Amino acid sequence: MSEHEGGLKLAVVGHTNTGKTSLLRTLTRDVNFGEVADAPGTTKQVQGARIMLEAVPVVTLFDTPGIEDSMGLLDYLEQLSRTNERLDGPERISLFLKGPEASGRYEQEARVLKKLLECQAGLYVIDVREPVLAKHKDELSILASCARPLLPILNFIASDSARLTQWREALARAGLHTCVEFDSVSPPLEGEETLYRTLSILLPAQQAVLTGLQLQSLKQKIARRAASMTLIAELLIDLAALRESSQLEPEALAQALVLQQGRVRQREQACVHSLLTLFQFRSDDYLSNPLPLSEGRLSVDLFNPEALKDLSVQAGTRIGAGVLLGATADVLSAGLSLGTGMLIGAVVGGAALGIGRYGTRVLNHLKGRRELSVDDEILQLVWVRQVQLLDALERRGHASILKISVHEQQSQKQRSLITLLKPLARARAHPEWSSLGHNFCDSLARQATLKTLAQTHHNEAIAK
Ligand SMILES: Nc1nc2c(ncn2[C@@H]2O[C@H](COP(=O)(O)OP(=O)(O)OP(=O)(O)O)[C@@H](O)[C@H]2O)c(=O)[nH]1
Ligand SMILES: [Mg+2]
Repeated sequence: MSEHEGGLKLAVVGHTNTGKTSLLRTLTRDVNFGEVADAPGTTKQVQGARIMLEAVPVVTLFDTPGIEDSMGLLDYLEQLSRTNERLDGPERISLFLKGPEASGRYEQEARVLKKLLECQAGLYVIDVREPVLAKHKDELSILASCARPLLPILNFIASDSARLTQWREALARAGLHTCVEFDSVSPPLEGEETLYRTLSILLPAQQAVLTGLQLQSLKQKIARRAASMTLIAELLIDLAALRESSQLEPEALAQALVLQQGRVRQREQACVHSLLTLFQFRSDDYLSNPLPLSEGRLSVDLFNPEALKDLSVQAGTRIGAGVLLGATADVLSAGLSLGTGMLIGAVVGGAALGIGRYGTRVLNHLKGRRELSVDDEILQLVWVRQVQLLDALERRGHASILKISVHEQQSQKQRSLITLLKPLARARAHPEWSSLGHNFCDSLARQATLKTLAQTHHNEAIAK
């Protein structure tokens, strides 16, 4: 990237290993930016990254190497001042940059100071788990000599050993009264907006751009959530509507179950992948447990009440909804054998009316076939897993190098029971709504249910 581009230039500076490169990764949502490691001296060269506002690059952030020997450098700068009297801070730094030590003993530090002087402001990244030591105070004094506005970023605030008060006091003593609390691995939910808002106080001339970035960050967050909810709703409809026919023989049934389980797992993984992509994380960032599908978890679902209700509506006048619903109640309470008997009349009537897919389904059953569908518990489990993954993604910084892992919680499972079942029951009655099936049809009714479901999830997630 050219160093002479327009727009706001910010140098990301600080002691070594405080999370400067990590902050850049998180702010640019780029997991591949620079090199991150839990060791000092990881970044050796200055490297820039652009931040776009509606596709226009408006800010360039410059990652810099960590300051390592601030105490030695401050002594050296003071020595320079003694031999060159009446130098102000930036003049003293410029003199140092022209001197031999800038490419010798303090080469690393010189890169940082040169970049800060070229920028309009600096983000001073602090590891707040560290006690405030003399080296930090000297570092602050050197950075202050550059006479650029500095915004301290109190990084690692999610850590138990954060020393926020101590750092705030030390910064105030150095004349830095405004700072931002952050964590590049688990950023606060509104961390980015707060950062831009606070920066606009330090840089009033850049207020329009910084307010624009603040709003953009908020809008993108809302848009990501809505898109995620639609992805999850699509997954659930695909699974709820999935209906496959199998022969009754135990071997054929077992084989069909295994096949269906595989497709359910694959479909869930596809949703996980889409969510990770939407949030700009890598596929291998997620440590998923395969869905605990096992024998018996995928149930025969021919007599789902909603499907039967639909059948009664379609069969309508000839059979009589009341009669059929009565039969349904019997089927559900007494089991398949009784149900089969009770349904024969309905099927005959329905077949005479040409009731389409339901007639075929019921006839299939009578001909000795079974229809397999994904049971409610699995659907709830899938929902809990996806919503928890979404939560984790919203709270994850792009600097995180740990895998995301999600564990289902019973309380959420129970809550989801109430809100999920109604729209999904509707999907169960429409095998053509599943993109996993053979006759996929994205009808208006499917889209309406998808919208309801995505909205239900949205409200559910907000209520959490
Ligand atoms: N928990 C947590 N870890 C962080 C945070 N920021 C950085 N890290 C970790 O701290 C270590 C150092 O991060 P870097 O981003 O490489 O730090 P740096 O300041 O660029 O380091 P140098 O380039 O060596 O000066 C890495 O292991 C990061 O994963 C944070 O806010 N929270
Ligand atoms: Mg670095």
